[in-house]
Amino acid sequence: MAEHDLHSSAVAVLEANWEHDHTVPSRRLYPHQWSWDSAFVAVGWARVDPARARRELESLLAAQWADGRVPQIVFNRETPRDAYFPGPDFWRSAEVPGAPERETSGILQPPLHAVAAWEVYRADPIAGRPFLERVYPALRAQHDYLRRERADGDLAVIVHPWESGQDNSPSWDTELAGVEAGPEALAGHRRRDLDHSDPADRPTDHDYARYVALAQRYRDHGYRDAEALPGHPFVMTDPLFNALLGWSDEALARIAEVLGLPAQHHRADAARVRDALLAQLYDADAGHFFAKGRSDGKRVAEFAVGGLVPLVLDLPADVVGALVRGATGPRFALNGRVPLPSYDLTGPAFDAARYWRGAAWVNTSWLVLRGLERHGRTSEAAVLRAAIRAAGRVGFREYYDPITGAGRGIADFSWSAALTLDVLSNEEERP
Ligand code: 9WN
Repeated sequence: MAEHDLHSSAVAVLEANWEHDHTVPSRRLYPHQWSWDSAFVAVGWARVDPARARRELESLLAAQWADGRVPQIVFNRETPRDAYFPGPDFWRSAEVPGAPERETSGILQPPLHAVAAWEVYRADPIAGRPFLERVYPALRAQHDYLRRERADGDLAVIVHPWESGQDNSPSWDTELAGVEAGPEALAGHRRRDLDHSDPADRPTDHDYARYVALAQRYRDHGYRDAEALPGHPFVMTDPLFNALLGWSDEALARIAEVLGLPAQHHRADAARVRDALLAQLYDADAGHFFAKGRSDGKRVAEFAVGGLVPLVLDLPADVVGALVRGATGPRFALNGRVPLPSYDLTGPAFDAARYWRGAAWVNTSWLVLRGLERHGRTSEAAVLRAAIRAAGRVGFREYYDPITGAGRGIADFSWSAALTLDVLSNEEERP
């Protein structure tokens, strides 16, 4: 496919997935609005239709809870209530004080939204300024919530694998082992994801039962973190989630400057996140950032792609060097044909098909790409851009086989299309 066709087919996927005020990740598998998908998708829309990009983020933020949390899923009213599991009848947000009028789930996803808002502003600064005025308070409240309710020192914890966006990553296995859930956790529910996907690509029923049990426990505490977290069996500090928090703090600083507001405190927040990531999650011997579980307080030495994502931050040169060596070495094998694998190609839990246990995703590759660009690693960045374009030529799939590059998961997947549009756009425009 020529570059021109790649561009027009990416736009066609976004157009087809546009649903009155947001973009669904996939019409079939994910027929609602997802939080970090909307951030990635807004970056793509910004390249072709900034008004839609603004709408995308504003519709998501309109479903923010009173405590500041931005929910993982905002449910479409017109979509049948059982089209996706767990749907609105599972989460029951309507019963929670402080939840918005639109029904949502009660957990989170990685906080990329301030970065996305900044990209959207830059695409059209005239209409973008009033947009920033509208979204800045919500974005601040999102970060305040994480620091107030989810604090692990200067970092923030997740209470569910779905909050990481990297659902069945091997990084969660040890902590998940402490979650007791038998097949009865799925009784009375139907896994709608298996209607649309090959079961070999998706998390196992065993993992799904634990996801459901964890979500149910958090829900049954009314989503009140102070009450739910103390005995919660899954509390983890994730490098990707926190890297995006720090990167978004930097974006908030830029946004505050445009609005003539104090910005320095956002820069200080970003520096604290960076320092805490280095102190707590970086393993200098491994040259990689690892997730940490609360149950034993130890880093989980699994090389997941999220451990490369702190590259988006202002890191010391030796750490950047180690991460780039990791990305180009045998574990992630950076090449111009296939996006980065989600997990160590040489790791014990590697599985080329299954979702976040090896499959190659465009979004995490794009995050690493932005990190490489930030640190002036132009040749490696060029290779990764080529890989993202190559994936697009296969079709905008949900993920790809990390070895052959074959498309896997659902077709016409929004963030794969959106981020390809960003990659195709003029790199020179960026600061
Ligand atoms: C649960 C929508 C989402 C992505 C996640 C991806 C997958 C959902 C699922 O799809 O998760 O949130 O049903 O598996 O893991 O990153 O946001 O595209």
